[in-house]
Amino acid sequence: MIAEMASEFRLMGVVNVTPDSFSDGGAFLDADDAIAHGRRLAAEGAELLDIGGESTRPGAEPVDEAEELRRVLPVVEALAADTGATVSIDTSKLGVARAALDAGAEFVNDVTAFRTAPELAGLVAERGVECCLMHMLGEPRTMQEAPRYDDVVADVAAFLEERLAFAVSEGVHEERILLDPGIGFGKTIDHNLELLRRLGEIAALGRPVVIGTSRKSFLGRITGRDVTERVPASVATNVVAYLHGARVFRVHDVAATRDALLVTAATVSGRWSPTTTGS
Ligand code: HH2
Repeated sequence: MIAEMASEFRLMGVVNVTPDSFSDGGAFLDADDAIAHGRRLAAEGAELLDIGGESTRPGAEPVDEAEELRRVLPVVEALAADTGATVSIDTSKLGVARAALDAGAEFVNDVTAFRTAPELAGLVAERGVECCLMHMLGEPRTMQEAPRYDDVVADVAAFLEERLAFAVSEGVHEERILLDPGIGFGKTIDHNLELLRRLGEIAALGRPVVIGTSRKSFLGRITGRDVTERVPASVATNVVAYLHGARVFRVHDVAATRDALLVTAATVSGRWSPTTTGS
């Protein structure tokens, strides 16, 4: 199904302040490097900057709260102050989310959808910020060990519907909630492709869909490309996701994704406006 829709989309640039993220681990562990990277992504068109201090890749070491705070707080503070982008904190920890919101973040991206810390829902409600609730089967350490579903899309949709109801029951305004099928989180390659193909069934839940395929290993398996060479493959999945109703795109490569989605959106809607280059 090609979705009928308005052409708006938002790009969420990834800023990983970690030593071990799968695609950019260590590259932005230093706060100044992470801040410079975030500013670059905002300049390239990221309306959201997703700052994370703990990798969720399969087998990643857990990070304690003090260390996660040490990594992310200066970056949140700097990017919230001067980029004009909305800063998202990518965490499942209540204390990290609270400190990040105090430092200027206005979005909570919890890959456990408030299951690790159910109190996060109350915090999001109290602060009136946006949140993203993501599906994951199992936990990062073990999630890729033979994941199984009756029907991956129906199972993910049912999970997200239940988590949406939970968040609303805790006082979060429905308009502030985004949903994400969690590409690569307890999914085989076939599961990921089926979720992309049938993303309209997730969009039918009525909330904006966030999609995070950027540089992920299933793209490497299909193309034979190393992690830094997966930009075209990532862009292809984002175009497909857009056509099936996704509206927020969590990506490492903002400029390339922006161009592809601008042209896709213009083609679908028949509406476009010129972008001036400034020189
Ligand atoms: N993927 C990653 C992390 N956070 N959040 C949402 N909402 N959706 C995703 O698909 C998603 C996410 C994994 O990517 P990355 O941050 O690049 O890697 P790592 O977890 O190793 O830091």
